[in-house]
Amino acid sequence: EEFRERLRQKQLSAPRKPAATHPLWPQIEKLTMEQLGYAQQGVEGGVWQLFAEEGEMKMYRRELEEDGLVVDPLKAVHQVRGATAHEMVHHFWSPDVRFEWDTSIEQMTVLDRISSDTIIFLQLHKRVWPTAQRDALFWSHVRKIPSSHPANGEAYDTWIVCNQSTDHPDDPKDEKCVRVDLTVCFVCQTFIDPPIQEGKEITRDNLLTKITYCSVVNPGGWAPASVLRAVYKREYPKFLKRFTQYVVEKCESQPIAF
Ligand code: 6CM
Repeated sequence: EEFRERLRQKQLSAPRKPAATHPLWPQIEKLTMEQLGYAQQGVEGGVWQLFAEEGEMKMYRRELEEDGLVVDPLKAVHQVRGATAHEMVHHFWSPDVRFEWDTSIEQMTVLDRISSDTIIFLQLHKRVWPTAQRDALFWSHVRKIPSSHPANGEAYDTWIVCNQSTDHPDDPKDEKCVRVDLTVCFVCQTFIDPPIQEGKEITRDNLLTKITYCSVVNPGGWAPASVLRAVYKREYPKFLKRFTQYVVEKCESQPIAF
């Protein structure tokens, strides 16, 4: 309780520094651009193995182990109508709505607000039997990538959220928990499809958003490979389906936010 109160006071009094002056900034900048390039690479070439498919949603993984731990990189692509890329990433990034869609978490704390587009989160995840409970401490950065030629079939806009494990002096370090190491990116692009006829106004029926989600999670300590792979196979499709439906339904009755 005391810890939470101290944190709350700190958050209220902390000046919002521009992110570019923060010591983490060079790393955030580099990883965000790297992840954008990685997300935009295709899944052809035989290294990616399709493990789940439903409608437009396709999920691929690469089986990979490090020091006996499953770290399978995951790449998912999806397309949804009725919401913009900005609306999608906003809901993915914002701490205010996280519990409305991420069913893998038990607790979430904002440890630090580095700037208006970068937050440091501490999350306690639900325990997966028979392994120790996991937590994650990571920075989360959201950014818009401007389009150069939206008229030539290029996306109207591109947005990215990038999450990566980090350290923080306010880390309360729960010894009962095993810390995971994660790198996650969520990339969305809005397309105006079908195109609007001259003089007509754009509606939600004209919005098509293409989504790519990539993650690499190192479980940080003992966890049986078969259990982990079974949980991922069930939970990742559930997450992406639920999340995108949630955003579309939530935005339905609201003005379009580009
Ligand atoms: O990317 C997702 N969520 C973001 C916001 O929470 C963030 C979180 C990444 C956590 C990565 C997984 C940690 C592994 C913890 C154990 C798995 C628990 C599942 C138990 C369910 C009963 O990037 C969506 C993450 C979706 C995970 C399936």
